[in-house]
Amino acid sequence: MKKHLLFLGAPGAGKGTQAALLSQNNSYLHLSTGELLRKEIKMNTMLGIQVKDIMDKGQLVSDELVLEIVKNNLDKDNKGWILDGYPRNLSQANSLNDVLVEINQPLEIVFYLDIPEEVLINRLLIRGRKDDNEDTIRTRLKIYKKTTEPLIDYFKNLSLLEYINADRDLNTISTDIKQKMA
Ligand code: B4P
Repeated sequence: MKKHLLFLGAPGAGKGTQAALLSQNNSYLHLSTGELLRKEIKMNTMLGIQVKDIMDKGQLVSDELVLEIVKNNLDKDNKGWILDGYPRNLSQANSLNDVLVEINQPLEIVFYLDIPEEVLINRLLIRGRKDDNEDTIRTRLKIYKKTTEPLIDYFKNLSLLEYINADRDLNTISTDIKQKMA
């Protein structure tokens, strides 16, 4: 059973949803950079104040800040971990690689949640989080295509990528993921 996993996909593809389901079942650490940043905003910390406007606009927080969060939260003695929303560009992928080499916990599998754009826009509009309005969603998708999508080939070249059709119901997707990580 694989225990060092990563979820890749557009905003609204279901990364957070599937990562949460999997971490409940396996007691793996679920490390969502988006969730951790939202917590900082809620607690009104220095970091939260720094990132609030950036996130509200749907832009990416700086690589340095996110790397710090990832390093602080990757539990080095855990049973396993699931990265959700990190890395989001090639520079973050390289930094992650350095951290994983250092802790000797190589990534074992990357699930790419594949989904048509119209479906995810609808999902996000229904969810209605602060950054889920039409303008911000367009910005997030544009950034995703330009900076995050190249990671699909990056992980494919490392033979780590598994395609998941994410335009299905939650449980079907979850079963598919569990079979692929066995
Ligand atoms: P995230 O929190 O990662 O948000 P997201 O990409 O929009 O995806 P999320 O995980 O929330 O949604 P999901 O697909 O699970 O990032 C938010 C912001 O944080 C970024 O814009 C950026 O500013 C910042 N940030 C985070 N990481 C960063 C990084 N590494 N570098 C720089 N900045 C960073 O689900 C969406 C909705 O679909 C949910 O309502 C869910 O219920 C629904 N859904 C899921 N699966 C479904 C299914 N199968 N069927 C029907 N509905 C489904």
